[in-house]
Amino acid sequence: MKRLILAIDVYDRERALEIARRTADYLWGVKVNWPLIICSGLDILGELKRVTGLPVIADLKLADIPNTNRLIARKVFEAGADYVIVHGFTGRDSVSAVMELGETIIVVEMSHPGAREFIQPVSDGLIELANELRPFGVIAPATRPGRVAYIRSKLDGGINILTPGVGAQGGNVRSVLKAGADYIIVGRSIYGSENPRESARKLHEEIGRCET
Ligand code: OMP
Repeated sequence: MKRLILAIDVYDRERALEIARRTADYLWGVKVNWPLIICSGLDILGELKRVTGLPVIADLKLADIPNTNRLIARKVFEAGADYVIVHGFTGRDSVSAVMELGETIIVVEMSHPGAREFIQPVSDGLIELANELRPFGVIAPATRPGRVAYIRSKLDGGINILTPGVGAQGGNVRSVLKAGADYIIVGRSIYGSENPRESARKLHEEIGRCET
């Protein structure tokens, strides 16, 4: 099964499309964040879908009032996003506004050190929110496999765990899969490498070895 998601955090449209095209064989999906959207426009979502044939995640980490979340998410889904990432801390009305429009992924904990300050202490509530609203998945930190295991133990079955933080942020594939991750999100270790296709292939094969 394919579990690798490419975080294509480059500015340049052509470079993004080229890397996505070259790595697509080893990916489950492609994730787009603000750097690429700001420089290439929203149309990049549909273009990535066309060149890869894969699901596209718009990682906007929406964190606004319901009406603003809705106004943004509508345009992003229309542009071709299959999933939109939304922060949970703004509350169930803000998250629901996005979920009414399409498939959603809720951030329940982040991968960087600063996540310990404010997000980690409230992640129990965010997990409960996910159990209540049943999104496609939640974001959890590959940098802290212990926290992924904890989130897995509290999260209802059928809700996927997507984990960024492998490679450049120090996390590794084996420990995060063992902790219960369903998908691995990787950016710099693929797009920043000399041979993105080869890097994606190695990660895909490592994931496969961990499953057997
Ligand atoms: P690399 O660190 O380059 O592999 O990229 C990780 C990607 O995952 C980036 O697009 C981040 O914005 C994203 N991300 C995190 O790194 N940490 C999080 O807690 C959440 C995300 C995310 O929502 O994807």
